[in-house]
Amino acid sequence: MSQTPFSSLKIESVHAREILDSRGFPTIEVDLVLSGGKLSPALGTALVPSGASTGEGEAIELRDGDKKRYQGKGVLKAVANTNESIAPALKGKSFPSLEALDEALIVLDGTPNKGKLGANAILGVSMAYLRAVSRATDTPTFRLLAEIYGSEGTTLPVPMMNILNGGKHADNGLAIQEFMIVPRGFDKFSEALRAGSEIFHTLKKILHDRKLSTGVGDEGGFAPNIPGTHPHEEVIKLIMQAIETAGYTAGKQIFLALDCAASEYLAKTSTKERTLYAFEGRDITAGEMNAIYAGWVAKYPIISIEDGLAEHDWAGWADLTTQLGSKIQLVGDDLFVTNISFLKQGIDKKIANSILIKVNQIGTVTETFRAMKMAKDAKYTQVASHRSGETEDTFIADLAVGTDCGQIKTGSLSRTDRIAKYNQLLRIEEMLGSRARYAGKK
Ligand code: 2PG
Ligand code: MG
Repeated sequence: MSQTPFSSLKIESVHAREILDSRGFPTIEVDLVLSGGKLSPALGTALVPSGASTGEGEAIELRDGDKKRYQGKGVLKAVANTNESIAPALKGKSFPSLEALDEALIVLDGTPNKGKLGANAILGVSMAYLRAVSRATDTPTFRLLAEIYGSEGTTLPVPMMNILNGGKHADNGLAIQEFMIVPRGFDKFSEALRAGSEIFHTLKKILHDRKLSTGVGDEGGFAPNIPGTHPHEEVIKLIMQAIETAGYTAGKQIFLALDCAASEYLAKTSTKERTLYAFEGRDITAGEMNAIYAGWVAKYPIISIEDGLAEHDWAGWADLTTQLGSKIQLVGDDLFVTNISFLKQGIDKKIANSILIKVNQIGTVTETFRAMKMAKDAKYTQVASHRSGETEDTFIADLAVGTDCGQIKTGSLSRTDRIAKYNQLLRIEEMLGSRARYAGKK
């Protein structure tokens, strides 16, 4: 039962504005002011992220489409929907819970995919409300989330750090989108983070010495063009070398994870009846793709593969889950889009064993919680995740701790849009003191 006196807090104002994200494209920021709390008035602000490799089932991110502004990517419609529809509907109102506020937003939109007001507008209000409640009641956001979700809120998540970028997040021809290191043999989150940073900088030196580019992609990981006929395995080898050179033991302290985002490398020859993947110069079947993954898993300490196959290739996914599901984590991102109806089908069909959690895929904090709860009940693991287009907002750090979900994916060890989340986790670790528990403890 919630301790927070939501009902006594009154919404004074809601205001949205157009700002820029980490790629320099517009996104929405929402300010929400509450009165009646310990601190009054209390301002909560939230900034909304945006993906590049998006799943088809995601809630609608409303963009203006006016080619004269920001190449059509402006969000003035979503801003106007917030200021002219949502704000007047909420002003002067109190809600007994976050769920009640989110339900009011869902009803106001009235579409199944938040296509009228825009999931970007709705999510901005949902998160800003939560932040304002946190301020008004002088409760840290992760604690408030823990109270609402019904969790302890003391688990620092294992970070999955994307130190080499490909796919839609880079321009280097790699099909696979994310090559991540996963520090799982450490006592504390801060020590795990330090290992990640040291490996990242060691990798930079290795790339430099090999005359490969050390420029970074959208998520702050390196994005070099890798020569050779099997560039993906070459990347894995480079990362293995960086781990060892930095003084860590791969397979004991540091593990590997991939986000293939395979919907993005479907072959042109792919048909509805026969899904084919364009991989390393050949068009191959899901079976062949799975054999490549299985080969890597046997050879390298890969413990997690996300979106190894395309979102519509459920037959391929079933085969992948049969082959590797008992050995490693298989994460559904585009496959499940943080949506309980897709997740339910996956659970029923025994597809994947983990879900990526992205608040903007579904559009409210309450619906995000529903997906997390369903996953937990089905013993699917969960990974709280950023988007490739991010901001300085650190909400997902609080979400990961508040729900004790155990894992976070928030990019590389460079660029403030990624580091902001790691820094927030450091603050939370300090705040929790001896109560903090690292999910990747050795
Ligand atoms: C993903 C994400 C985040 P995007 O595919 O998991 O890494 O990318 O936000 O572009 O969908
Ligand atoms: Mg993904």
